[in-house]
Amino acid sequence: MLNSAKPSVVSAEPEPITLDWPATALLIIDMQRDFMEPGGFGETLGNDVSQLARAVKPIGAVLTAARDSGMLVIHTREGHLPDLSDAPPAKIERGTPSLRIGDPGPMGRILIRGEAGHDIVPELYPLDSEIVIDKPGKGAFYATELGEVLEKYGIENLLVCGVTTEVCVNTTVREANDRGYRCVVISDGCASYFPEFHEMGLKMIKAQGGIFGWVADSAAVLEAMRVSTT
Ligand code: C5J
Repeated sequence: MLNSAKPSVVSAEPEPITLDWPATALLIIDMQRDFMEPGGFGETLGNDVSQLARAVKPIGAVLTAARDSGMLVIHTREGHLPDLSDAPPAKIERGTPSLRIGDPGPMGRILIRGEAGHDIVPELYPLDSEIVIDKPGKGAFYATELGEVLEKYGIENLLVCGVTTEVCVNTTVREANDRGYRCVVISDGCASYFPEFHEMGLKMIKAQGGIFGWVADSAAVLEAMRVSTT
């Protein structure tokens, strides 16, 4: 369990990082049907949603280990109030999607809280004991209670995964970095509709001595968690 877990080293880039596990949370970004499944927001923008499926298994493995260890688990969901009062017109109006935010689609209204498409995929569904942060923007700190939650639990380090690498994962990591959190981004636990953006999104985080944070694969994170309890 976490309170008996010793600090251990995650083999990461640009350099290994020692994590104090009781001060570490798992932050899973936007693993929602609206991004992951046909008929949701991601597909309305013209994306091939099958590109994101590869992140589910690695996230599931880290999620299981986090649950077993008693780690704080936080899930985020991007979406808007039914009256769209928290959705800036600039976000709704942009581009030429097949359906806009708020329009009725096969999984309910696109990117609206409470609709089927807004929910998290069954494989990674939050337990009642886990925290779910609803966010109107790309970053998980903007207009949410995430900062207060992390402070309340004494969190200093974040294991970050989810979709998409270059949009909500990167925005959240940048916000977290400015707030002083050490972010370890789980490379195979992130995905993008554009494989090249995934690669570049990870490179941007770990370049320049880890300008925004660290990058490690799920195997390295799991091994460090295992070592910390043996
Ligand atoms: C996007 C996200 N891509 N969760 N949202 O619009 O990355």
